Amino acid sequence: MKRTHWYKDAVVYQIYPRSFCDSNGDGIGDIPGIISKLDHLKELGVNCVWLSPIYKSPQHDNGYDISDYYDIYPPFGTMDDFKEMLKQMHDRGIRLIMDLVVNHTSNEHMWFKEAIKDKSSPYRDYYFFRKGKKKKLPNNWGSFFMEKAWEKEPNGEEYYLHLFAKEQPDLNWENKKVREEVKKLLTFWLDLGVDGFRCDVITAISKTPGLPNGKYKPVLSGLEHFVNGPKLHDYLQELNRDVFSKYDCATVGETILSSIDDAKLLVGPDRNELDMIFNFDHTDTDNYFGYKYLVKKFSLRKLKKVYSNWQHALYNNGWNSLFIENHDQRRSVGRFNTSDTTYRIQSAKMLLCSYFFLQGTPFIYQGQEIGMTNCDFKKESDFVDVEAINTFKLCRKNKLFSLFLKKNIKNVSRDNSRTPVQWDDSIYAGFSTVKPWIKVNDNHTWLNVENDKKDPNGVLAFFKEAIKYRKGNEIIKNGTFKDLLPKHKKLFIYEREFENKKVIVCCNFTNKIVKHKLLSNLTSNKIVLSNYNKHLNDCLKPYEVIVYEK
Ligand code: ISL
Ligand code: CA
Repeated sequence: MKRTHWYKDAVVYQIYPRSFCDSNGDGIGDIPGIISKLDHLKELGVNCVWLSPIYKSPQHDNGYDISDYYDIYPPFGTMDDFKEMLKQMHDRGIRLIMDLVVNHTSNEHMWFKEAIKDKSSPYRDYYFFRKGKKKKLPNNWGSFFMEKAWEKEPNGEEYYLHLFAKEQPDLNWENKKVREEVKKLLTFWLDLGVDGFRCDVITAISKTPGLPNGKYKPVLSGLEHFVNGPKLHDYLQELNRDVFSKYDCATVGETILSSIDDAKLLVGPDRNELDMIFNFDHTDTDNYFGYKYLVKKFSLRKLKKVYSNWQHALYNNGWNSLFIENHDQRRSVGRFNTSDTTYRIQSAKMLLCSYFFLQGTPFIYQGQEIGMTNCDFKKESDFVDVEAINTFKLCRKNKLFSLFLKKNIKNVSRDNSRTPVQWDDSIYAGFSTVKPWIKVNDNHTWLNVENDKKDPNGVLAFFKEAIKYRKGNEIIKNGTFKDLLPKHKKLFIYEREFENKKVIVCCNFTNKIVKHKLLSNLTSNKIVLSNYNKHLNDCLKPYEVIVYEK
């Protein structure tokens, strides 16, 4: 199969189905709800959707705990609904990337149920079961959700490994049968016509044999043994050889803690592994140790350095993916020194341009196109995410953790990006006719798609323009990258160049007017996009962005 690398021309929109649109009034988003909003996506101009998991699941982690890879979570709809959605997407020229969650399954997956029912079951070796050591756990690894990574099996003596919630037992990829199962399910969905996969925590699938203790860390010991493990590249090459290479599909790996050198191995053109990866270096610029609850003051210089390093490193050596929000991150307006109040609209537009015109495939997260904000959660019971709940628990147990973490939960919790998409000003934001599974942001009365649509200077109109401008633009697809002011603390001005033509993106990351002589040299160029109608000569206004063509 000739692979066309269509993803290099894609603008991807991420749908988190639980929060997107509820068609049948049960408070939970669903597939018919998605179908009803496809024209919104078409008008926006995106040509690909990444759909977070819709498979059968007990929803301990909102679908990232799958109990049947071949069926749909009933509240989301049926297989027929899925096929209809796929058809309707394709009819509109929108491709579909599914979420592939195969580092772990749900504890309610048939494989896990068989494994705990019968120690001699072949499914036992689909997972990691180990004996404890002298009243201790099998090793000192921590889970990503603030717990230990081991849980005693129900009605048995051994522990099983779970790098996420205890309802998400890790799969043992050393077992060839597990890999065959993964290839089988990939083939199933590709044969149904899906266009690719976003591969959840794919860098964690290979563990150091023997599962040795890791270096002690207060929260996440053992990382060096379960991220970028020894067989990671073998496994990915196997998937590529046996499945991906046979379809004109695209893959994007969620690669927590991957360095640029790792990235070159994962997406290098001759490596035959993945097409793109999501790295988190940029979203980690405002925390300590890559741990998002340990919030740190944002540094624009650091963000620019990260972008610059990745842009240069993957130029002709692979392909970047570009994003600033997803279902695990808080909302971007109000983050990165921007404003979610007075300058919310300017901030949303400037933030888009700060990453959208880099080289790579850009992603937009649902609600970002109207500048949705973090939620006004008021009490602990407003939070529903397993990670937030575990963090509250940890804070209750440990005063020291509480001191550092508790104050950040409200702003940083993943629930912030999971509140219902605000379609209109009705009581449940046009998302549903009943009280949804998670709080609706009170600001939906004025911040919603319907309102934004009416405003020619709204966020939505700007996103449409930006997407239109990017489409087919060779400078943005193929051009080199240069940061024109790498040391500047307030301005991000980058240049893309291809065959003597340039696009220059000027962003002000502050709420003040910032003056710079470089700006006056640029004013003679054609403005293709900006979030203000009138400009100053040698200054950028608060959160102003101007995109020039030269
Ligand atoms: O959000 C995080 C913790 O604050 C990340 O560490 C996140 O858990 C990590 O990026 C892996 O995320 C993916 O796999 C998880 C799932 O909960 C996330 O929603 C998913 O994006 C387990 O499947
Ligand atoms: Ca529903």
